[in-house]
Amino acid sequence: MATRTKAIITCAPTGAIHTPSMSPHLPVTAEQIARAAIDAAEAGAAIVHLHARDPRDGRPSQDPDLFRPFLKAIRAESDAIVNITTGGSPHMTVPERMRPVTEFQPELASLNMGSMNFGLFPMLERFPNLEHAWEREHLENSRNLVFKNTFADIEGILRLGQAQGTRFEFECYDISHLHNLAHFVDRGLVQGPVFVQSVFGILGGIGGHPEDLMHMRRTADRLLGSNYQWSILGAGRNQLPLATMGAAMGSHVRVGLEDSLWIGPGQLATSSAEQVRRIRTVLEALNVDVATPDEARSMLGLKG
Ligand code: KMH
Ligand code: ZN
Repeated sequence: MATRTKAIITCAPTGAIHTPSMSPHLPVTAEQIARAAIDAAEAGAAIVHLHARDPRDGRPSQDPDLFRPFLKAIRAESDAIVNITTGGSPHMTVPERMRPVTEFQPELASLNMGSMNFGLFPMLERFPNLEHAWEREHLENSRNLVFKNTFADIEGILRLGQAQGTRFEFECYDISHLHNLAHFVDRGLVQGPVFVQSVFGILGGIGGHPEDLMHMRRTADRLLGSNYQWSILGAGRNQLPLATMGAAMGSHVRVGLEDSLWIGPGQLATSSAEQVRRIRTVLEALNVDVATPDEARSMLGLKG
């Protein structure tokens, strides 16, 4: 792992996993997404990782026209690094998922490093009364869902990134994804500094135990040496404990309602900014300084 001088906070305010009936605080309209991202940036997030939703029912959408207004508002009011998803929703095809990154050519985008099961159905127990039929299907259909990220898909996205100057947040949900990433480094299709977002606690990926985190870290160190910047994303209840553990070990951190709706046991976060402030308190207690957007750009080799 590269030595961390300051911690980069990424905030993912909406995503495509949670649905509007689960929390009244989940942003859905362009205005709400812009507000959530700007507030998160003001609270200390150097990077905002963005998805869009159809304002009619909150369904995830990769329509560039739905991204345009909030990208404009965020860029007008903040200097935060805009990171656009290429994951979209695991229910979408890869060409559909690529539309906003092709259109807006951001300095940073996510890139999911392997195909996997993506089990959202356990949330049916916690949220039995979802308002829209699509929300129920979104969870129910995940019993038979493959989140498709083949070698050809990944290579295509990498080549697009090279052509347009977009670098990547490499989403690694399991040990094999680190091996896939190392394969592309070996082939010269990925150059350092490599921004590894290790994702814990998605059903279909690695778990959320501290031993899982240690195993990811040891494997990333073995495969990538000092050529990578390490960040931690814990899903759901794993968010704060794993970000804290990673931060104490020299990682960057990611929070936001995309990854967890909660601020404490049974307590919904009222905003992503609240989660940013919480992890900031942890970083301060650990005497870790928080990176500005420009400091993060320099650490990650972004075009700015
Ligand atoms: N939803 C997260 C577990 C993406 O957008 O490409 C990972 C993510 C994927 O943010
Ligand atoms: Zn995402």
